[in-house]
Amino acid sequence: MIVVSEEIQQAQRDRRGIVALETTLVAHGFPSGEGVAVGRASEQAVREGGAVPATVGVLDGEIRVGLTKEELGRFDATARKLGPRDLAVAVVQGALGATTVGGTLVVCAAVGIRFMATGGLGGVHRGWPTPPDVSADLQALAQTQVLVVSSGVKSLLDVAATSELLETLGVPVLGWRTDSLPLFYAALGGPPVSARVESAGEAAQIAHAHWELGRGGLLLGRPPDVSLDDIEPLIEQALVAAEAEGVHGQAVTPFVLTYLHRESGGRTLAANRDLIVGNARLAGEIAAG
Ligand code: PSU
Ligand code: MN
Repeated sequence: MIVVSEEIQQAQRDRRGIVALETTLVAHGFPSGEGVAVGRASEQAVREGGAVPATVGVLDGEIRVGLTKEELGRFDATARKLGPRDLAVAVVQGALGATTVGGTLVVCAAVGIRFMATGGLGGVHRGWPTPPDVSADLQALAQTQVLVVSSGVKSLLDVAATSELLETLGVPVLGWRTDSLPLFYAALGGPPVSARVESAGEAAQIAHAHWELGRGGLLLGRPPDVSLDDIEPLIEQALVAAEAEGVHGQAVTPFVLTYLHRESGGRTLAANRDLIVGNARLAGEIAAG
């Protein structure tokens, strides 16, 4: 059911660093066509960091680890969004499925990949609505021995609540040369991290020590290189629009990202692309050791 590409199998035999990449941001995080370019650029950045990229998705009834250019090109907005609960269903039903961070982590555990990169982790949605909406990314991270590099938690969420929940789940929240958890588009203003790290080697050492203790995942927050500090009012508008249009559940994150990309005149889109690629490069450096 899980098909690992030749290149990744060889990398595993050679004990090379491997970085998993998700496909939800490819399919649902960017306008059609642009997501694939971001996915390709992320793969290239992992290689520049010295590791091998393993992009994960569900195609033709198989969970695929490592995609060709043509295969990656199939991940468009028609793909299902696959969290941990959705993988088995998509396989059996032969659906085209893009994996979230949580879905990708499940696959990492199955094939022994220890590093992953994304833009921003999912988390606790704002306002603790009824019913509450808490991304399955969090539990998957707590349970899986993977270091995830992201620009913190997507700031359309309740970042402070997410940070508290990560503490409850026992997930180390490391800051890449920063003392606070990056706010996705913005570098500063987030809650404190549980520890600051200064080098790729230090991050890798902490991850291995954490795993030796039998624990699960770690989050490494890398601030965006260019910080957008005026996006909060737009985020509030986007969330009001989502509510007004009855957007719920898995559709909220893609809706809000699309709204921001449009209303910011493409500024959040450029920022999102750049931070994803930067995170992939750093994950590559850490995985390469
Ligand atoms: N990071 C991005 N863009 C994205 C995501 C992450 O820069 O679209 C995706 C990831 O796949 C993450 C998902 O798992 O958003 C979270 O969705 P939800 O809040 O519905 O769990
Ligand atoms: Mn959700």
